[in-house]
Amino acid sequence: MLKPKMTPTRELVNLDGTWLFGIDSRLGDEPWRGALRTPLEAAVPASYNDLFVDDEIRSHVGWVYYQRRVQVPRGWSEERILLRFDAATHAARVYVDDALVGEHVGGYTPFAVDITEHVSAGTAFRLTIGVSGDLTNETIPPGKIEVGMTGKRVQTYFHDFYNYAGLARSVWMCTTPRSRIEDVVVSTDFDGTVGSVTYAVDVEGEGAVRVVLRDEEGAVVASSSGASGVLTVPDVTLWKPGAAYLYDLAVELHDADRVVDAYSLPVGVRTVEVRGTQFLINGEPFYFTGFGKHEDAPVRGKGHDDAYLVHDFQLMEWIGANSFRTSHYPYAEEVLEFADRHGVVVIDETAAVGLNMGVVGGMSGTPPFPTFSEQYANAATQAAHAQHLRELVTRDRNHPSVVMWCIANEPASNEDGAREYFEPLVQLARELDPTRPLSYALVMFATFQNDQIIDLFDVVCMNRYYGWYVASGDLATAEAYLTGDIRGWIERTGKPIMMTEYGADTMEGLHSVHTQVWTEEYQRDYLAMNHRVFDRFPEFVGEQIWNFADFATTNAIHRVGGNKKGVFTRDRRPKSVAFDLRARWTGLEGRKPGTGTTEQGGR
Ligand code: GCB
Repeated sequence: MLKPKMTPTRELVNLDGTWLFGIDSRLGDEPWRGALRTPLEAAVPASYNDLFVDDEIRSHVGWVYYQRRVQVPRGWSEERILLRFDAATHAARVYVDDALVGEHVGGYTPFAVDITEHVSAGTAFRLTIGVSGDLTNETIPPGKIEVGMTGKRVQTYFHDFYNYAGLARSVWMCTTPRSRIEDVVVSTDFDGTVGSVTYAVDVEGEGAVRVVLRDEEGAVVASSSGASGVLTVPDVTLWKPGAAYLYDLAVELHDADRVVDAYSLPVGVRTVEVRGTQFLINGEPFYFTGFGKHEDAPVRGKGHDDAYLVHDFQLMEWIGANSFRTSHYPYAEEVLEFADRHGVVVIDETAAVGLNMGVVGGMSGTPPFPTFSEQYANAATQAAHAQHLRELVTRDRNHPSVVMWCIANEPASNEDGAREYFEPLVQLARELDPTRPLSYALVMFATFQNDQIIDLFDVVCMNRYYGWYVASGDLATAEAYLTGDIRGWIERTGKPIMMTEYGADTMEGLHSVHTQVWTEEYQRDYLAMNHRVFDRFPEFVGEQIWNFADFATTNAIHRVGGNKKGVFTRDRRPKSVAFDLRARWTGLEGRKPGTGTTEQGGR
């Protein structure tokens, strides 16, 4: 689905602001059938949980309702009119006045609802959206809802970040012409100095397609007609990590000489390839430095915020990070657009986090019952996962910054049933996008001896906490474990290996002259040990620390005010280790530490 934007043939009204808000238990039956009877207003975009001083709202299980009035511009009588929700976490029902006009499941991908038949140009309507943050074993991510001792429904889930819910991204009302450009898919390549952009335009209705590719100065470099084709770009300027370059692909739908629809998108010409143990961008070995992140901030929860967007990217640049993983769900499209414009490399992850009953077993990793079973990750879960993957890839496949898909975080890939569960998803991902490598982030219980699915994937992405959850406070033992673990994966797979999570909880301001967990010194020593080990393996292609910043978690007793593995605090102040990382990472330009200079990053 194309992101709505203003074009010569399309219009857009932003519906962000404060909306009437209430939780279902306080609103009565069918609350959309009139004005919501509530004193509360919620900010959009924002998760609703932390906005109010009210625990019942914060931990509400069930539906909440947002409502506002919307005026349809009077010039829209001939247009197709849509509502577009950039995200409703995790399920949504959309009502125009009394009518249910659309539904969606999946909390981090956008959806649109055609309301042309329900509204009239020049009039106003009541827009109500029900949003549910509930997680069950048939949602992605999965969770469990039980009726507790008090008779209340209690939500549990198998990931540590707080289950923020609501309208965390923008809401739009927009138009498209009736005959229209429905979708555009591009892929790119180059040979020497000549680039190529392969495009395919999906058209709904009548019209002939024309495309024009312009460079950053606005000069036409290629053009073509027809719904699909290949554009040749002489003297191509490649999109490179640290040196973004974006062409503009203007797509027009014509009826004779009349432009029926127009849409344009940025295109970065670059290639991605896994060859042997190398991860290549534009044919050059690339070394990932950076973080697993979260969309997380005080008050707004997972609400998208351009100020945090800009500041987080500034901090990443300052520290020398060239990449991040969208752990553990697709991020706002604005984040990927920003990464495209600033040459930051992204591993794009689905929200499939917690497909692992082993984590319930604690450090033993023994599942109380099999993960891949009727009881938990069953055919319905897999279908939800497939739908989620489809929506992620179709949303993000045109972003040059996205170099790899991560189809799950820490699934029980060591358990029976993992192969049957993942094989069709891998096949689907490869059909949706044959150009990008695939990965999943490996849980520590999945070892090079017992993992059952790594051969289906291209890159070994390890999440490992030696020196934290294992061998806590004992970095010598941790170093031995880590070394053996990496060596085992190298010997088993012959694939590129990277660390997608390693980290130590650190209380800012806590210091000690002794080796003590939670101190700022321990975080520094812990990371230094990891880096020493990584640098010994030529097959190692990257390091993404857990986590960029401290983030909110559930009320777990082993978390003090959230997960503190951030290199920055939740309000983005650096812990001591940030300066070590800056010394290690700046100037690398995508090369492995200690391996000299490179052209990667130059234009
Ligand atoms: C993990 C998870 C991540 C957690 C992290 C931790 O393995 O992938 O979501 O936050 O460990 O800090 O425990």
